[in-house]
Amino acid sequence: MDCLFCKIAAGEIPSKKLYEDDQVLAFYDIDPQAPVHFLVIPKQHIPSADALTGENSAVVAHVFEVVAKLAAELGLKNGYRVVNNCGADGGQTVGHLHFHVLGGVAMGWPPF
Ligand code: IU
Repeated sequence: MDCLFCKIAAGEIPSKKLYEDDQVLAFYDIDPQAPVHFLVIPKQHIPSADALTGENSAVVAHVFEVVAKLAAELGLKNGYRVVNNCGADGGQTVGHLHFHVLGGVAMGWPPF
C-alpha cells in the first residue's frame, strides 16, 4: 500500500521518533505548528477517523494513553491540544489516521 505513514511506521521512511510500541508510533511533525507538535499514529492502516469501527477502535484509547504519557514527559504541564483532522473539510492531508498533539503555547478557540 502506498501510504506515507505506513512507511514511517515500518521504518522505511525515517522520522524523529518519540515513542513506539506494537500498536502505535509517535513522531515529531515535520512542519510544526506549535513549540511542541508531534503526531501519534496507529501502526495499522486506518484511513481516517471516519473508518473507525468496533473492530479497530480500541487503538484510539491507547493513542490517548500514549499522548498523556508523552505530554507529561515533554513537560506540557499547562495543557495541550489533541487534534484529528478528518476528511477534506477537516483539513486531512495524509490518509492514515493520526492525532496531532500541540503544546508549549496558550492556544485560542475557535481555531479559525
Ligand atoms: P493532516 O491532519 O493530514 O493535515 O496532517 C498531516 C501532518 O503530517 C501535517 O502536519 C504534516 O506536516 C505532517 N507530515 C509529517 O510529519 N511528515 C511527512 O512526511 C508529511 C507530513 I508528507
